Amino acid sequence: MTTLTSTPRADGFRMPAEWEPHSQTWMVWPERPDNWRLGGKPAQAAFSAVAKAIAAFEPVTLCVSAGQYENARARLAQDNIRIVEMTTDDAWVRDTGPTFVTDGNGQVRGVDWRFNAWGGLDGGLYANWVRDDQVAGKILEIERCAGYRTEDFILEGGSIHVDGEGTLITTEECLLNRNRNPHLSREEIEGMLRSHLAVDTVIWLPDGLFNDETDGHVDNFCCYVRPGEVLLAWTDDPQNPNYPRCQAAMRVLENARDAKGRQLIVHKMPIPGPLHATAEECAGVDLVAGTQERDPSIRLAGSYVNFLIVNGGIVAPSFDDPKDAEALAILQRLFPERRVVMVPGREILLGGGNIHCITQQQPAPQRR
Ligand code: KQY
Repeated sequence: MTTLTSTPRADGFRMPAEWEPHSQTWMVWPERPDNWRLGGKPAQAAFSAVAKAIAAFEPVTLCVSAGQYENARARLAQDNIRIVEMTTDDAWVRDTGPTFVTDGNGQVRGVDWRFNAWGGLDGGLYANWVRDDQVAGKILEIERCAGYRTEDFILEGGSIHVDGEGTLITTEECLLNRNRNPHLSREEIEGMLRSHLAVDTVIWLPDGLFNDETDGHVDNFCCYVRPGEVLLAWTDDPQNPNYPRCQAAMRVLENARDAKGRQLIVHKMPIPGPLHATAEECAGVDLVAGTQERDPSIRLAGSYVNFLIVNGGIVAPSFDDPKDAEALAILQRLFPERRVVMVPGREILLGGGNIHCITQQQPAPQRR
């Protein structure tokens, strides 16, 4: 990868919104037995269903270890899905992949954020993340895209959402966590987001969803649906541990002005569940010191907000939950010009995230 020493903004690049046209979506094959139960077999089936759903709308590239190459190739034997061999630590390409940026002259580049497995040795989710920290650079090299490496700044793609018009939403719980960039102030962190994504306004929600093991990634809690309109995971039940989080986020969003001076329209998305892993599901995960504890008593951070926007469609998780139908109807109402497809998300949730977390869109080159 050609590593540039300037910044995307200085070079005329910005992060496009997810609804802008894509050239493809990236995924990584799950197999880590201390994160995915039964050696990753149920998760591989779930990821395959997601890859096929996306491939109905746009090309998919799936990165897979040498040991799983043949299996993945055979399970995803279709034209629109490219399989490339890659060594990784796990399968969360939203966080380990590059954040792509575009200019108006047909160029696509990537930001290669430093990655520390969601907190390093201070609450992170595994003890060795060297391979995952290399994923963004490998993807950019495959695509012959130049990159900007932020050696002194840790960020995961799931911790930000942008509207493509100068505004970014994130959470204090994650970006101000002492296990990410304790050497930087809030203003300095905003400075990195401004210079690398070309945003002007940062909206800080206090927290993400309860028990989100990423320290509250915004992509599991609140997302843009179009400029000036966001979708927030929501509960009206004061007994739900998410209640104070939703209330606090709503207060911030209602009082915010975006980079264009707009007041936001906030749509509500019900939270499924309560969802818990079964004892059998937990027993299927290898026990390794330093990785995330799995226990049926732990409430899972399931969310319908964790969906991916693709060319002409939405690929969203379902949970075999009574609220699935309402979630589908809300998404179809908010995206009338796209076809909303739901794919079972429980196996991905058991690993700690969902469809947005396991995908990374690559924007199409843009000419203005
Ligand atoms: O949700 C994500 N963006 C990543 C979750 C990592 C979970 C590892 N157990």
